[in-house]
Amino acid sequence: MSADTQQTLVLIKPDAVQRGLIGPIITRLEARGLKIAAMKTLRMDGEMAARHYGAHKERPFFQGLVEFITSGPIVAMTLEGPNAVDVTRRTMGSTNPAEAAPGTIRGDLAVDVLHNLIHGSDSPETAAKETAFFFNPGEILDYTRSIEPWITES
Ligand code: IDP
Ligand code: MG
Repeated sequence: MSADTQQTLVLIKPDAVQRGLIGPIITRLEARGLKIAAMKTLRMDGEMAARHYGAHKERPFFQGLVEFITSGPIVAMTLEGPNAVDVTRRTMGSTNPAEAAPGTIRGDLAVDVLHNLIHGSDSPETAAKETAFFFNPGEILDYTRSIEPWITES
């Protein structure tokens, strides 16, 4: 990986799965140039949800968030690319879709702060922890795409 290459953990949340938006969301991230290094479907249980969202456990929306994220299947992905953490979050848009810029995933496809379709790690450190939480090292593939020189200089 070159110096600015990062990995980030993305979850396509239960609302997106139920609404048939797995494809459109992956298309946007893939079209941005990000590489899918790992991907699977799963359903989180309460314990996993409480751990994944542990930073929010004192917030008033925590219980509702745990219920929502465990309410159905999700897709977990590790994405790789230059500045992947920020690039992914900017492609997602602001947490509250009502305030998210048009052109972003949340700004184009959602309206409600809880049902905001997608999770993305908020820093490289969080990304490393979250990736290790969802994937075994052997599930994260190291490969080169022949299009790489058309996406990035390095
Ligand atoms: P992020 O997903 O943009 O990083 P966080 O602040 O980390 O946003 O919040 C985690 C998740 O909790 C959000 O994606 C959203 O689903 C939910 N959430 C955040 N703030 C609220 C709120 O005020 N009411 C209800 N749900 C919220
Ligand atoms: Mg967050």
